[in-house]
Amino acid sequence: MLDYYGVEADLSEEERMIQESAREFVDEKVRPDIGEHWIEGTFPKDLIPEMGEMGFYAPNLEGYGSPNVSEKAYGILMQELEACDSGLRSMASVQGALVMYPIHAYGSEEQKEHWLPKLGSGEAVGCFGLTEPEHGSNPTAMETRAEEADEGYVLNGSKTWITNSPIADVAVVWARDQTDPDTPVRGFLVETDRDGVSTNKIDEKLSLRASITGEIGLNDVYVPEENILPGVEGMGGPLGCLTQARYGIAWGAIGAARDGFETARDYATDREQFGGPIARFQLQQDKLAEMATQITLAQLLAHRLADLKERGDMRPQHVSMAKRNNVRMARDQSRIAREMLGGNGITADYSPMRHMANLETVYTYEGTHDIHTLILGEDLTGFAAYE
Ligand code: TGC
Ligand code: FAD
Repeated sequence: MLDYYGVEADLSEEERMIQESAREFVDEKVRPDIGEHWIEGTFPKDLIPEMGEMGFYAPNLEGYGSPNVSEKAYGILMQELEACDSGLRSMASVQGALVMYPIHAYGSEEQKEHWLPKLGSGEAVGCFGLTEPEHGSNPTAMETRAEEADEGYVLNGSKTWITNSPIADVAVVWARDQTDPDTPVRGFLVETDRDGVSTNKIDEKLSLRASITGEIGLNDVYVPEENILPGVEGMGGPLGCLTQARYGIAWGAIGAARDGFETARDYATDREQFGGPIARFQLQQDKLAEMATQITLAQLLAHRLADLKERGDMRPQHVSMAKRNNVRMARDQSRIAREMLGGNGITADYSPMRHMANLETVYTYEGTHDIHTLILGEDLTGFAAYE
């Protein structure tokens, strides 16, 4: 696998083991059928508990059955999952960074004890409801209401584009009391079998097809007081979760690009035209050289980001730079890989076009490329240019 600058030589034994076991799992259990799942628009649901057994959900958290691996090990895991398919990495990202993380960081002791072991093992599936039909890039303007009633809250509103909502047991829903604009956004754990919850599936996606996406409808849904996440108020709550998930994406996207590169290099070595392998042509070598360079740059960024996270110096803006760069890189390079496969490149028999289509979603979710540009612009100039 491409590691041109030998960054993996510095991995610890634990990090190397996690990389090897994730690669093995993906090669044996997922890769053989992923093209078919992608075409059918299904996720291999039987793997959800197996992924839990493998420790794929938030292994970087401490306690509650989690092994507390290094941030680099977590990143490497995301990379190996996305080298197979962005939908597989999304499953782990949402469950770990967007559902287990907020419970771990902001939840009560009871919530942690109840949910973390179940989510970590894959016995339960979670989803994260922030985006609304009218508020995507600007979730601060959310309309979902949470009004106090009978020692609890009544929730009304709708969330959309929610990964795994149709198969989730619990949703982390962000809402506020809309009667008072000064009331902060709060996080609620909403069991999806509560009266008034609906989770329609969104069909006909042309990207991230091996991942289930849906809505969350909330129609007078009562949740008791103990379902509120007590440890956070305001947009720092959901945005703090996004920092964790964006970190995983910055790593994951490299996996998709690397897989495209390896596929294109193998293909170019085997495929013969004009009496020999196409890899001997300078035009093809230029493509491979550029891909390898861009992937290597992204790897360096991700490894440094992990070091910053490990020692507590990582700022959300560092994550924005890595998510923005690495996803754009993967989106661009998977297209070049596709091109090198000629006609075969447009089929699901090979991974590059599947990655290329998936990466349109990855470029859009967890903050679009444009939004990360503006986050960096604000950090660099002091002027916020969102409005
Ligand atoms: P702003 O006024 O800047 O900040 C509000 C409060 O939040 C804090 N904060 C952060 N904390 C942690 N991490 C971050 N990344 C943070 N960004 C901001 C900030 O310090 C402040 O705290 P406090 O205590 O002072 O109140 O916030 P804003 O409302 O102006 O934000 C602007 C903007 C555009 C950057 C933000 O809204 C944004 O990032 N928008 C993009 C929306 C987005 O990324 N949505 C993703 C939805 S989830 C998803 O896509 C899952 S895909 C899952 C999968 O399948 O993998
Ligand atoms: P919009 O915000 O309407 O943006 C449209 C275009 O306008 C974009 O190009 C954007 O960059 C641009 N734009 C917006 N504001 C500005 C600005 N200020 N300056 C310049 N350009 C701007 N959300 C969840 O909460 N949970 C999930 O699990 C989840 N999973 C997802 C899974 C999939 C498959 C997809 C596609 C999305 C998912 N999302 C999820 C939603 C995702 O986070 C949003 O799609 C994303 O934040 C963008 O919001 P939007 O689609 O409403 O686009």
